[in-house]
This record gives sequence, structure tokens and C-alpha cells, in this order.
Amino acid sequence: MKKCALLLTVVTVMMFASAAFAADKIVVGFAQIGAESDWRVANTKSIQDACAAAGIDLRFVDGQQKQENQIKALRDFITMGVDVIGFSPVVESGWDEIIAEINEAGIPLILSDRTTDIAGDDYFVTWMGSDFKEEGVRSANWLVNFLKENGRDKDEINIVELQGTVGSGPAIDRKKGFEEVIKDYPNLKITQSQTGDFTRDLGRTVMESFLKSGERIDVLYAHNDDMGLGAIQAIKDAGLKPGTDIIIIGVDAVKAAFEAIVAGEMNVTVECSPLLGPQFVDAVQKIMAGETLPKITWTIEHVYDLRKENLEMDGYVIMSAEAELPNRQY
Ligand code: GZL
Repeated sequence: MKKCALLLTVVTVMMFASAAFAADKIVVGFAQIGAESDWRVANTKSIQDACAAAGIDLRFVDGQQKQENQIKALRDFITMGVDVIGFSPVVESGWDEIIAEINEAGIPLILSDRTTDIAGDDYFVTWMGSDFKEEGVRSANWLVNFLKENGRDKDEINIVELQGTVGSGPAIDRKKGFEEVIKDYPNLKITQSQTGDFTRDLGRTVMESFLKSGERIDVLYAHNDDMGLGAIQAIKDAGLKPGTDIIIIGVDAVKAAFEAIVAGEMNVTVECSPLLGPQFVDAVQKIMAGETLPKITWTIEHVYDLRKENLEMDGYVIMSAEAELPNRQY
């Protein structure tokens, strides 16, 4: 009889432990923005693959681009008592309360990709991602260079802009960086600007409305490739040639953008790498080992267009999309 009771106790304890957390595993809660773009899908895969390879118990929630979903997931992670919390804030504002709860619970926080507008950097252990303002600067500098190379640097150039998600770090900073450069070129004007929420569908719909305005459009600056790819469809439907009648600038450097550039339907993509999984896992493991981490870890990125020879720029290179296409993972 005693043996049965002992066996029953052991089985019960094992069931409870496996239902909650495996005692020897690091448990990480990650509140992802959504699956709005090829970039985001690749970012999710990178984090999930890296956590699986490292034997980390990842509790992953897709926020479907809604802040309330991310906040609920973060609160659930606190209740679960995970070891580390990671998240990419869909917009910059509205996080003060939940961040205070995470800090109060003493759970280390890693910000991945996007940022919040909370003052200071005490509330998180480390942030990893890209310099969105620099991506805007690189987009505009590429345009200035392209117009010069094509003898159009004195032309009046009408630019339409597809902004990312309203209030998100990349949308705010990619706009800021682009405008910082073109303010020195009075012939370069943003004549229409509207959010496409980083999705192909909305990129196409908003581009249709830009085209219907009847205003001449010389350039599209899309805050991500997905909106640019959606806009390409609208440009074709309007009987125009994307990449020729309208210069197309995208950001992210997803594979579909490389394919559009090689096909002559897009002109350039400014890289913003989603492959943050290995860096994220490294940060989790260092936190669990009690190591100190840098507050910021920038990703190294470049720019890709139809040129054949690389062009060295300040801190990055403009390279051939055709040569790089076979290497693209996403
Ligand atoms: C940028 C990332 C942006 C991408 C979009 O780091 O937050 O969100 O540029 C994605 O494709 O939707």
C-alpha cells in the first residue's frame, strides 16, 4: 500500500512540475507584435528557432498588432512567473503601467526591435535592433545619389510616402531620418503621406488613392518593403511601370523586394534585419548567468539596388541585389 501511495505522489509531483515549468529550463515569455509583414514572420521564426536550439521554454504570444493583446500577454507572463520577458512594442506609448508591473515583479525585460517612449533606460536590461532614423537617412541619401546618377538632380521630384504603423518607432524615425536629408533639397517634396500599417494590402489601397489624386508621382518611399510591394500592384493596375515611371524605395530587405528589384519593378531596399533570435537568446542566457549587458545592441545592415559594383558609404555599403538574392533567408 505504501509503495502505491509513494508512486502516486511522485507521479503527481512530476505532472505538476511539467504542467508549470520544467525545473531545469529557462522560461521566457515573448509578446510579439503580430505577423503583419515578411519581416515580422522572419523575426518570429528567428526567435523561436534560437530558443528551441538553446533548450529555452518559450511562451510565445502573437499580439495581432493590438497593444491590448500584448499588455495581456505581458501580465500573464508575470502571473506565470517566467524567468525573462521579451517584447517588441507595437507602438511607442501606453506601456507605463505594465512596465511598472514587470519591474515590480523583478522579472528582467529585454526590448527587441521596437522601443517605447518611457523616459530613461532603467526599466529594461537591454534593447536590440536597428537604427530606424538611419534607415530613413539611407533611403533619402540613396534617392539623392540615384537622381544625380541619372541627371535628374535638378528636377522637381514629387514623393509619396507610405508610413508604417502610426505611433510605432520605425514609422516615426524612418520619416524623421528621410525628412532630415531632403530638407536640404528644395526640389524634393513629399506631396502625399499616409499610413499603410506595414501591410501589403493597405499599401496597395493607399497607393491607389495617391494615384487617383491625379498629382504626378515620381517616387514612392515605403517604410517597409511589404507596403512597397502592395503599391507596385496598384501602380501596375494604373497602367504605369513601377521602378521606371515611379521610383520605389523600400525598407527591410525581404527576399520579395530583392526579386522585385531584379525584375526592375523596385529600385532599392534598405536593410533592417529581423534575425534577432541568436542575439535575444544570448541576452537571456547572460541575464540568467548574472552577467551585465550593454543597453543597446545595433544590428549591422546595408542597402541593395541594381548596381553591379559595391559602393562604400559612411558605415554601410550599397550592394548588388542580384548577387545577394541567393543568400536571403526571408
Ligand atoms: C522594423 C520592424 C518593422 C518592419 C516591418 O524593425 O519593427 O515592423 O520594418 C514590420 O516590416 O512590420
